[in-house]
Amino acid sequence: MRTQVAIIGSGPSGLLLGRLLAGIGVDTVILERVTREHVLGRVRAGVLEQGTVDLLDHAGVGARLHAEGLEHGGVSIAFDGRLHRIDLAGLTGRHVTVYGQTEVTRDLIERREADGLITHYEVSDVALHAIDSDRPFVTFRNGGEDLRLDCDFVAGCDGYHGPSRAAIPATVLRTFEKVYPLGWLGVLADVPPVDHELIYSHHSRGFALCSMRSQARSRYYIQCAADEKVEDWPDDRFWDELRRRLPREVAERVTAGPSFEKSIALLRSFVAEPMRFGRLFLVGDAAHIVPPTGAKGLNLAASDVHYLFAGLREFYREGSRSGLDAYSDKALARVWKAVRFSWWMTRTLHRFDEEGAFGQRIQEAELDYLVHSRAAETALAENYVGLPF
Ligand code: FAS
Ligand code: PHB
Repeated sequence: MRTQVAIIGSGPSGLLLGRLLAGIGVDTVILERVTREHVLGRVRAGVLEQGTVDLLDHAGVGARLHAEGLEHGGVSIAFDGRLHRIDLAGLTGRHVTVYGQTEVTRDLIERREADGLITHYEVSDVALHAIDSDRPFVTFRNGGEDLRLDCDFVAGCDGYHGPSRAAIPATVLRTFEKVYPLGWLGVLADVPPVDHELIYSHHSRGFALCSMRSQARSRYYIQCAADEKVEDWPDDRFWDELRRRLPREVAERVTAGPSFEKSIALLRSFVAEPMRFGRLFLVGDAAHIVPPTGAKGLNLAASDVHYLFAGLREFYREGSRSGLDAYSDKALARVWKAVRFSWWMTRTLHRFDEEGAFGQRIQEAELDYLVHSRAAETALAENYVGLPF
């Protein structure tokens, strides 16, 4: 079989790229390791930058997002028993939209199916071949058959654990990594959110985040040790610990209820360079991972797709390779700024015992400066709403 762009992975990166390419008549086939239901069962990001929303609109999948998403013009930082609102809209003229990644993925999958485009689910043994030639191809197993997909390009949208990054020779690939000694224990519960906007809380007991999916569904996180187990956190213990990490005025407003999703995500910063080798382009988590503190993971996937789509459109319309040749440098320039911001939010808001009393004082000084300086608030705001593509 043959296609123009072989996409490995049916997450937000692969689906959004496939949808944008379909809009200009470029054919794609998506190869996905798990089932459609498994993809749609993932609970991950919740905050979309304006650039991501604009890209989803351009892809023609923004209707439900605008109907159900929640526009937020501010975000709050809690510390020392107080709440400080950062006026995102007032400082930057932009806002963010709260709309779960699960819903973004559903919108994209349903549009791909409506367009009659091919996704092979439950594939295995995906392998990339001849990616440093003009005739790359991908082999894989599906339905008990060994299959081959010839293509012009391969988009490695297969996340952190996929095969694409490993297809780049070790003599070419450089990786950068920082593993944080902590995780996020997250719950979803059908209870009203504690506030109309998000609250990031710095506390001596550890970090907490109050988020949401709608006016009736809350998403909460608390910092936990990297070796914690979900089964050690029954709902009552979670709600009690969450309240302890919030200012009293906020804790008193928390509505508890049975969680229907509970999971622990470990925090790391990771970047692979370059994001292109021959006819292979790495996109999203296949190339970079950020701690969720800055709400950047999904949004970086969107900006990668924006750059790669522009390069592929130029190639197929004008025969020019300049956009493709510039892809890695352009994407990485934005990736590293988001990695820095996510590292800064993580380092400033979480409890790091190994940093000792000095580290604690530095965090307190950072937060005190933040809420007394318009320049510091503006720096946080412009990174949070998303730097330009
Ligand atoms: P994805 O990982 O979403 O998708 C990759 C796809 O490739 C998957 O469907 C996978 O099954 C498939 N695949 C893998 N190997 C394959 C193979 N061999 N063959 C075929 N297919 C293969 N970001 C935030 O902004 N906020 C958050 O709160 C947040 N929480 C997160 C929690 C967790 C547990 C994780 C893992 C990530 C979280 N993220 C968060 C980041 C997340 O949202 C990613 O940035 C986003 O999913 C990136 O999308 P993709 O690049 O498409 O990668
Ligand atoms: C979420 O709602 O899942 C969420 C929001 C903001 C973050 C991370 C996760 O920084």
